Amino acid sequence: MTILHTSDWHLGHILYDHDRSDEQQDCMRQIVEIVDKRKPDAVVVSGDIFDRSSPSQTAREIFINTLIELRRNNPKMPIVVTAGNHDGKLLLDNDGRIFRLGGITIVGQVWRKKDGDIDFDRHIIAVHNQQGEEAGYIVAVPHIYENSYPRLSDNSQEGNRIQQFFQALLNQVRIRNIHGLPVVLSAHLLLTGSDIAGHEGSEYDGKLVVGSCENVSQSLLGQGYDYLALGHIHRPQNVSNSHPMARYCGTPLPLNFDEEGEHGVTLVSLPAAGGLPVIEAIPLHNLRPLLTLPEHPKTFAAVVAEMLEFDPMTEAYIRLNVLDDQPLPPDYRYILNNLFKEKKALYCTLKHNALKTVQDADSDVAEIEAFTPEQMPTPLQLAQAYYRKRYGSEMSDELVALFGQAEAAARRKAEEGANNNPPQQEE
Ligand SMILES: [Mn+2]
Repeated sequence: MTILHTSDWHLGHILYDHDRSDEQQDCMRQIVEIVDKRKPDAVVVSGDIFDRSSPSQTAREIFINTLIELRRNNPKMPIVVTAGNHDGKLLLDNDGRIFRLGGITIVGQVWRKKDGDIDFDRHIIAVHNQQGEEAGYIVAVPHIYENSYPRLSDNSQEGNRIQQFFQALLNQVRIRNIHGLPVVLSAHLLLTGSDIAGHEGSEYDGKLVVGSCENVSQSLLGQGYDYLALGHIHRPQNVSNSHPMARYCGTPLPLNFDEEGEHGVTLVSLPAAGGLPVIEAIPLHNLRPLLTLPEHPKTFAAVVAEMLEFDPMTEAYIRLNVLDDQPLPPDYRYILNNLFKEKKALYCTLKHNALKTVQDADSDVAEIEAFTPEQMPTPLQLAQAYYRKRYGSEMSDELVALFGQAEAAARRKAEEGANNNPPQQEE
């Protein structure tokens, strides 16, 4: 069985106020082309179809057109789409009711039968090869918050609900899969051991969290599958130490400047009798790459001078790599607007680089801690310490004078306020 594994389309994503519909459309066109050319037995989309739960009309149109194009050229190929944490689950389920008629499976949330039991059958999709023979199974699991995993029955209050859910689902596959054909499990979650470079991770309750998804250990996902088709992390990767093989195919289009490296889709070939999947990462061409320029940070003036030479016809999103040697000129926005006016490249943001090293930063902490309660720093002393830390030099006389004026004005205002608002009488 061969599948095309893709995820994290984030249709409708806007980058620093720049609409990306043309890039997203072009990206979908490339995916349709790859499917037409490589003829996989199925397409699996592992969540985050849209960037937000109520996507724009344009984003929905791109999604629906993509499904139609995929179906038009491959009338029998299963297409399996599951919701990610960004998707509106009800919206996907509603679209899915119509697409189901065309053999396209869209799973927004866990399906239940009329009697309330989980409808496992609808999460299991049999795949046939070009010759019409049964080739394997896809198990479609949408994103589910850790505390929202369904209880299987009244007896299952004990133990881990995630584990029980996945194993019950895979047990159903085992009952059907009498020939031991390969099984692909599609899920949208943060797997323990994944490389989250490009994402902002945080910690909650001692666990790593990325974009509201908590770390899940592969041991909780049960047994009975040969390839774990993951969505959520945007950097393509085989998750280290995973067994069976777990892979994030990554986003086709980077969503921020830190999502560096190649992006694309993954073609997965699974041997007939289980065993190690063969992976082929297929890169996609990006109409408008995300560039951080210059490669090494320079002063604002040097960056502007360098960007004047940037080819006006090159399409790109630009983040300027600036060395914070001094505050930006007050009219820096005006300077940047003019700089990009005649260029096809689009300005997005500045990347600030502090002059000081981490080692130096420690001495700043020592400097602030040296103040005792009896010797509280004046506002000016604090400002000077901050400035030294940020820019690695002393405030100029002009800045010190300006700071003095601002401080005096603030004090005047505070005093006026105190006079106008006599303290409330205590009851
Ligand atoms: Mn995502």
